Amino acid sequence: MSNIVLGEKEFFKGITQVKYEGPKTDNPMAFRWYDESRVVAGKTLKDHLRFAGAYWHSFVGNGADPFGEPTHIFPWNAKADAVERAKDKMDAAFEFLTKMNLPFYCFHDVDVVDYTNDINENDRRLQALVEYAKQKQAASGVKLLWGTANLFSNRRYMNGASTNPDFHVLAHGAAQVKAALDATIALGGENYVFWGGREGYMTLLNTDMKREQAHFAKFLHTAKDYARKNGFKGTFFIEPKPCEPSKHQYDYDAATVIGFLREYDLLNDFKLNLEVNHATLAGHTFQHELQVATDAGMLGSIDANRGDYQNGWDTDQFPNNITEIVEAMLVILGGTGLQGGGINFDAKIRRNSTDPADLFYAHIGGMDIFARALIIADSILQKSEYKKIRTERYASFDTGKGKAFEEGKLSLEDLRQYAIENGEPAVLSGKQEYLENLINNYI
Ligand code: XLS
Ligand code: NI
Ligand code: NI
Repeated sequence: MSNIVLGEKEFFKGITQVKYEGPKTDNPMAFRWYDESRVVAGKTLKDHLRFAGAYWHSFVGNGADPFGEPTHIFPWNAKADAVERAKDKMDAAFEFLTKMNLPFYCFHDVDVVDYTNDINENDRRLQALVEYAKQKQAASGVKLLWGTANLFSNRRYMNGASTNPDFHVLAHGAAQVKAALDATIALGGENYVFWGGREGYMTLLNTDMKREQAHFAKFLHTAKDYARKNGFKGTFFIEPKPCEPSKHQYDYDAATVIGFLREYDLLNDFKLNLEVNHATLAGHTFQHELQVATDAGMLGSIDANRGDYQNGWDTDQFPNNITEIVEAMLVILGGTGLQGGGINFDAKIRRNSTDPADLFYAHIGGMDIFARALIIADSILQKSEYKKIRTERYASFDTGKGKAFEEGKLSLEDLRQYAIENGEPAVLSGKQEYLENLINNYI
C-alpha cells in the first residue's frame, strides 16, 4: 500500500486511504474485491491489473460539454502562475492516487501544465513539472504507466498533426512529442502512447490518404528512433479509435492498426492500447479487439471505461458491466496478458457528479469490477468446461485428414474426395446459451 502523499494542503478532505474490506462491507469507500496482495493465477492482483489514474479526466476535465459550462470547480486551479497552478494540480493528483492506492498514472503533456504557443516556454514548464513529479513519485512509489502528447486540442491540429497536409504543423507536433518523450523517459515511464484523434480526415474530397498515412508512419519511426537513442526501453502503444473527433481515423481498430504497423515495419516497437468504448464505436465488442491483438501478439495495455448503448460517442463512463469485463478477462488471462501495460481508467465522472467523493466511488467501482472479473475468469479457466468445450469444437482438425489439412498436405481434390467418402456432416451445436449460462454461473 502506498503512503498518502499530500502537498501544501489537502484537497480531498475527510477521505482517507481506501482499503480492502471484502464483499460483505457496507463501507462505500472500501474495496470489496481489489485485495492487492491476493494471488490469482500465480500473480498478485496488483501485478496483474496495474491500475492507473488518468490525469486528463480526473484533474483537468471540468464537466463542460458542448452545451454547457464547467460543473467541476477544482480548488487546485486557483493560482495565476501556470507552473504553480500545475504543482497544485499535481499535489491533488498524487493525493488522490495514493489515497486510492493506484500504483500508476498516465498523462498528456498539456494535462500536466498549461501550454502556450511558444515551444521553448512549454518545454521549460514541462521540465519544471517533471522535476516536481520525480519527487512525488519517489515519495509515494506511484509510477508512470505511460506519457503522451496531446496533438488534437490546439487549433493548429484541426487538419491533423503528423497527417496534416501542412508540413509546418507536423513539425510543431514533433516538437511536442519530443518534449513528451523526454518527460516520459525522465520519469521512468514504462510506455508511450500515440492516440491520433485528428490523424484521419473529415472528407476524402481534400485528402490524399496514402500520403498522409506514409507521413504518419515516418513520424512514428522518427519519434521511436529519437526515444531509443535517448534510452527509452519501454513499448510504444497505438490506441485505435475509428472516429471522433475526425470522421474517419486511420487507427480505426486493432486489425487496421496491426496491418499498418506491419506495412511500415513498426511491429517490433509498437503494441496496442485498447479502449472499451473505442471498440464499441468501431462496431466490435471489447473482447473482439482484445482477441485480435492477443492473436497477433500485440496486446499491450487497456484504457478501461464503457460506452452507452443508446449513445454513439465516446461517453467514457466508468466500467460497471461485470459480464463484459469477465469476457474481457477470459481473453486476457487465457492469452498473453497485457504486455508491458496495465489498466488505465480513461473514464470520467458525469457532469453532474460534483462531490469530491464521486471520483473515489468511480475508481473503487472500476477497480473492484476488474479484480472481481479476474478472479471469476480464473475460476472459469481453471474449474469449468469452458476451455474443454472450445478445444473440442475443433477436434476434427487434431487428427487424420483435418490435421493433414492444417499442415498443408491436402489438395482441393483431396478435400473433395473426403467430402464424398464421408457423406453429409452431422449438425453440431455451437452451445452458445450453454456457455453464456456457464459464465453467469461463475458470476
Ligand atoms: C480519446 C482517447 C485519449 C487517449 C490518450 O478518446 O481515449 O484519451 O487515451 O490520448
Ligand atoms: Ni484512451
Ligand atoms: Ni477514448
